[in-house]
Amino acid sequence: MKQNDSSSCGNFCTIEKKIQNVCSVFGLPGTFEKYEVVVNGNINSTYKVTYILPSGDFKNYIVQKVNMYVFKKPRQIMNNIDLITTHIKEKKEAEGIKDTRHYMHFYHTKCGGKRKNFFVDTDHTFWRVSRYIENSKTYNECDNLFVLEETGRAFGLFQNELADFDASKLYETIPYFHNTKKRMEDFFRHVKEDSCDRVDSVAEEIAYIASVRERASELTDMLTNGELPLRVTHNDTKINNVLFDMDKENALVVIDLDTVMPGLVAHDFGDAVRFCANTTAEDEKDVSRVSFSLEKYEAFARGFISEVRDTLTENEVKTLALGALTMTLELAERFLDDYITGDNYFKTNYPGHNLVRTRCQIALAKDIEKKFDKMQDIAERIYRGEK
Ligand code: GN1
Ligand code: MG
Repeated sequence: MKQNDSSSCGNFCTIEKKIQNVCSVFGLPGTFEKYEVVVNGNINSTYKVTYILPSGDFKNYIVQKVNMYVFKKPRQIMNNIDLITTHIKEKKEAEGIKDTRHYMHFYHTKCGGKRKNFFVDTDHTFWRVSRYIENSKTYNECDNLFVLEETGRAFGLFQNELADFDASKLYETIPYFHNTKKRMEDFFRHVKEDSCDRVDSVAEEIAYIASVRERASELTDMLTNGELPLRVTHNDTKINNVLFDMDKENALVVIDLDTVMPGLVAHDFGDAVRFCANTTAEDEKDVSRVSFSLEKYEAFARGFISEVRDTLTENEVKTLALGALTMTLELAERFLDDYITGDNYFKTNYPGHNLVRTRCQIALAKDIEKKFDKMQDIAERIYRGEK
């Protein structure tokens, strides 16, 4: 195998050959042993790759194929990731944290011209390689309140670590990502276009989105009016974007840094509870099982607010529950938008998967609306340090 940037493995290679080729460009020491698909996330394709070192020991890596339909400028993402991971690593080292599982590391290509933290294959596939965090696990659904509090702490800490990071250095990797107002405008344009002839079949869901359009735009309006501070946020705070210690249930590190951009604290808080306080998976088919658990919400909020209490403004605290509702409505709109435009954005496992996700998010949003005042009270009580 060639060991330089011009190494190639075109359309006709098996995925194993492609992965081996990528690993050789990154100069991973030893010999390739095996790869397995990691099922996590709706966007990128992720593989765990095992090498045998010259010493005979095994070493694992994460190899990822970046979804270029979603990320139009992946080089900008890798630039952001370089800056963010370096910033966090320096902080952890300054704090004397020795366990390298607490921060991410992306490898650089070994040969050829400028060393880069990505590789573009001859078929234009965009690849990257990062350290595999050993002895870790992820959760997709979780009833353990300690784990949920840890999740909150992990995302709160992540935001703290980037609080002194100059946001102007970051590219906006997906413009208007959580601008729900703009998303709604695009959605209703797509409804008019009806390019896949699916609009008639989802009239009820579209009517619901129309009925909540104003409510879903409130956070965007508050940001535009200067009522809320812009921070560096993660923007994709699903519980499965946190790695936990395999044995102790403690959160280790926040992963999936592709959407780290300037944003609102309510987006991070809201998207996290949208996902982890749902009593079902985000694509539950039986919507009668879907509800928003105040107990899970409170556990997450305790962890999150304990980390960001000193920086949160009172106005921001008041928007946390609204963040949960907004993000749930945004995802209902995004899944439905993908459904009516032909399922090009999110990975789907079966026809109609995006519609199932939409219905689940609508059911969740309706339950959040019922519990909204309680959610607001819980967040304010925790912020004030009351039991
Ligand atoms: C995507 O890749 P993943 O699964 O962590 C999406 C999020 C959605 C989420 C819904 C870049 O996240 O915004 O909330 O699916 N990421 C991107 O499950 O669009
Ligand atoms: Mg992810």
